[in-house]
Amino acid sequence: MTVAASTPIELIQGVYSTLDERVAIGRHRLARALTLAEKVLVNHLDDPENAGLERGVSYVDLRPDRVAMQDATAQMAWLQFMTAGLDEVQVPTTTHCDHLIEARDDGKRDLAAAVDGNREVYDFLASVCARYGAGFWKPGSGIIHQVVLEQYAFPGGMMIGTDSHTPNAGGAGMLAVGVGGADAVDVMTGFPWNVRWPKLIGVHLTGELNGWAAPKDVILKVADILTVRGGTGAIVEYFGPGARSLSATGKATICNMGAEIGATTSLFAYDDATARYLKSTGREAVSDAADVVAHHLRADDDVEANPGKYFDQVIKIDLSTLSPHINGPHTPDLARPVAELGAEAEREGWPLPVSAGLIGSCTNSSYEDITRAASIARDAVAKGLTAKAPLLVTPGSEQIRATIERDGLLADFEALGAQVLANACGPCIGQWDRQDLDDGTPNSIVTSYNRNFPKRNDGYATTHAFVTSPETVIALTIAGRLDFDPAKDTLLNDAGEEVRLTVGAGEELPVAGFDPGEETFQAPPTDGSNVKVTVSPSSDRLQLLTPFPAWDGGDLTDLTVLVKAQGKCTTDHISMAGPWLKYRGHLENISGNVYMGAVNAFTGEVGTGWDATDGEIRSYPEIARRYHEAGVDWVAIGDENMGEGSSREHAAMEPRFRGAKVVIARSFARIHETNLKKQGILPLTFADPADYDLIGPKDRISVVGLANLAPNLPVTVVVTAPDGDETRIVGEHTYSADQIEWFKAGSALNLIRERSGN
Ligand code: MIC
Ligand code: SF4
Repeated sequence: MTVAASTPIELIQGVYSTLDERVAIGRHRLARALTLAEKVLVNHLDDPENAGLERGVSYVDLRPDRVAMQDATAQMAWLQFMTAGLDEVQVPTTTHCDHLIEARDDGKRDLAAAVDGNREVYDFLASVCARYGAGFWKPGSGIIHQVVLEQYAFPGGMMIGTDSHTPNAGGAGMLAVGVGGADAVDVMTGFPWNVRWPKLIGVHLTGELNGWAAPKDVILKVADILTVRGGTGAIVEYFGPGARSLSATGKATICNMGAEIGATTSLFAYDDATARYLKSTGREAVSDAADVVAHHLRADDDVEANPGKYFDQVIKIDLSTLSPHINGPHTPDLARPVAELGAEAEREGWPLPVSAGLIGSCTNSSYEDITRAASIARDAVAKGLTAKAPLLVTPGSEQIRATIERDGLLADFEALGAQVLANACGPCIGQWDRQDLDDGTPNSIVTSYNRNFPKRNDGYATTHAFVTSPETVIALTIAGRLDFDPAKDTLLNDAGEEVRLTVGAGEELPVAGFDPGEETFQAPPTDGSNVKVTVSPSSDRLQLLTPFPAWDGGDLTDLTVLVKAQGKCTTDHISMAGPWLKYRGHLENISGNVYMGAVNAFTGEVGTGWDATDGEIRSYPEIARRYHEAGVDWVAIGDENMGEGSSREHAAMEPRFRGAKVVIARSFARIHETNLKKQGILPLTFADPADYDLIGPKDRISVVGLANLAPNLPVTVVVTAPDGDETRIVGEHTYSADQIEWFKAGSALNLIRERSGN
């Protein structure tokens, strides 16, 4: 398999060639017209005639067209792939180096420092890609989702990516889903990808954005309506005249942040804007091919006419009246119009001064985003204004960086004193060596990113992060305050005059075309079998994996409660990023952060608990290590939406490695639940959410009757108090018959190994 810097037109034509027949099968089987998501799904079903299509119930096998992985998750995925004993990836796969570049000085210097500091990891990723026939995007190439949108995404395609914001490609009409590494390995080894047939949420957009409102505001509003759990198990499909008024990259912003509502993915139809984007990014052949099957690359007509018949839930948003929003702090669904933030911040005691503004991330770093923000910067400078807080800009890709440099846009930001960082995730994932403030100083930052969990950007618990559009970020950074409404407030310039910022004017696409910038793609050799992939046994960054033991066939008894997490327990709480990213290829070392951010439900303390081996209070990672060494099996208890956020399977592998057998929560985020299953941990939900309250710190937990583990059959959980008192509660699970095999084998990977004879 040759993996190029873009999706070959033959692959796309292959996907389009089956649309007529598959869409007909879908219409016949469902006995009605189809939404776009249904068409794409049916066209990628392993067995379209027989797959169960009951929403939120059936599990189906799908055949994605591509796999993309970013460096922080790819290491573990590749380490797993390597144990499967195959010679080549079975589906076009790419690896993107974007997460490990720390922001400190400027793009050039930070990139050089990253190349130096991460050499071992980059060499590993480059060689493993060459060895197994995958494409390698070098550090500096840009953020995975922006690169995928520019190079690989195509309308009606389907991909999975080891990053929760993979749905970004939905902006170009691709059904793109974020998964854990083990899911990616299934597909890379030639197995289908198994997922629940999703529910469908329709978002009907009418009107047109105006004033300070931006595409970002659509998803900030949707997050307000659906909350961080509202999209779980569902695909969000956007349609209507408002959808057709947005640019492809604006749509990508909306799809990207669908991860924040837990959606499986989000999707827009192929339309003129998609075609313009494809042409502008050098893919005229793709838009020509899409034009031929355009009727299959959008929902059937009746869907827009009668959405209630097709979707489990329909949300209506009139873009003409949508006001600019800003969400946060600490959770992406805490929304309000920008105009109302000041009063709320004052009430809540959030610091009103803005200490930094950050533009970029995979969510908002398109040419259009940058031109809009830059026009505001230009306007501010022309009016004698300076930014009251530091401004940091991360271009989304090398292509964007080179283009905005050529077009003088970087200079616009620099005139405002901005720091232009590397084409990478940087401060979005805690890779921010923040110099201007120390931890412990309460402060507020505004970002055009998607996540704002505590400590996410600078590692400081005292930073309040608000997410909003790039234009609002720049306006609030210039004003230096949260209580500034650019639509009506004025600012004092250096001559003491009151001036008002002009609404940003963006350009959808560069008139002079994109400048590809430096070559950053490395194609694999035709025959990679001689490429050496080395993992030094003494490395502290990389460690070969030892298979987890298979289930012994018995019940899971007498488990100690390592942690009972209260409230939000995102993957950032379970396996923190930032400084820990460097251990993403070393399971033992990264386990040093397990549950470090979890709030102990018994004490309210963060990251510490009771060690059953000697009754001492210790950090969770320390207790987990001691349990591992002592052979103590344990359980973790979670609240609602356990494992929200990232796709990182480390949040499942670390507990597994340290001896977790079961995680019982009030509810799970989709990817985390799958990751737990894949790694051989039993994820259960309390049939009665109030049972969460029954669990005490010194209780012992048993899960019994596992020999009869079967789909749709709850299990019995016995909670034994220290005085011997037993309470029996019901634990529900979502295993399909196939997935139970993962549990039995000890992990999904063990099963692949068994099947491939390795
Ligand atoms: C994120 O935005 O949280 C990340 C970092 O991109 C993660 C992936 C990771 O943890 O490596 C994600 O969203 O999946
Ligand atoms: Fe990178 Fe942030 Fe996007 Fe995650 S959300 S891929 S960390 S830019």
